[in-house]
Amino acid sequence: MDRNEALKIVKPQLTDHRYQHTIGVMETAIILAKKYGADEKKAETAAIFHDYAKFKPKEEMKKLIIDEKMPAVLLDYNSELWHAPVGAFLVEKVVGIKDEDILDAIRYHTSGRKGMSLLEKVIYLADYIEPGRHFPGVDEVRKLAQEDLNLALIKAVQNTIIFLMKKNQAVFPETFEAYNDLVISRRID
Ligand code: DGI
Ligand code: FE
Ligand code: FE
Repeated sequence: MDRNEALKIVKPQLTDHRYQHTIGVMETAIILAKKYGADEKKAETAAIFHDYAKFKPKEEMKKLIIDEKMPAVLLDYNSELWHAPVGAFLVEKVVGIKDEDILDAIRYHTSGRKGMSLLEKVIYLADYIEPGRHFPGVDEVRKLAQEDLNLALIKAVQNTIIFLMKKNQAVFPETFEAYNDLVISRRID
């Protein structure tokens, strides 16, 4: 889909702040895709739509998770996680994007998962390090992202897990699985 057409579709779904975040994710995702050999056009489209469902009412997301048979375990965890799978569903259903690579990148952009594709990694990381993000540790991950995609991703997922645990929040199992898988895949011993 044409970039401007995609942006025009997503804009009314978002606040101005979240739209600016989306532009940041798009620009960062294209840079990362170029650098690490992912499909730049898919990275652009996935980034534009990654937070499509961010402002859907909780009850609407809950209903879709149940009715559309998404993993029910999501309902036991922080509702912040829901906009990712619900977004993937709506981007297919309402926007009409059928590309499974793009839809998976949207679906797993918050939790991550075991065996993430290159495109999923690019979107997860772009979401974490886009220029509008300001939180402890983000500069370290930005630096790592210039050298090693997987190392940067490990740090980003690790920071997220630590952040959640410090607040006594539950951590979604797929986030742990993403972390373990990335660490185990790098191990050379
Ligand atoms: O939608 P964004 O704010 O751009 O970023 P995101 O989709 O990565 O959402 C991050 C939020 O999700 C953040 O506030 C932490 C929250 N969250 C809650 N439980 C989990 C979780 N994130 C992960 N990765 N794993 C969880 O178990
Ligand atoms: Fe998100
Ligand atoms: Fe985001």
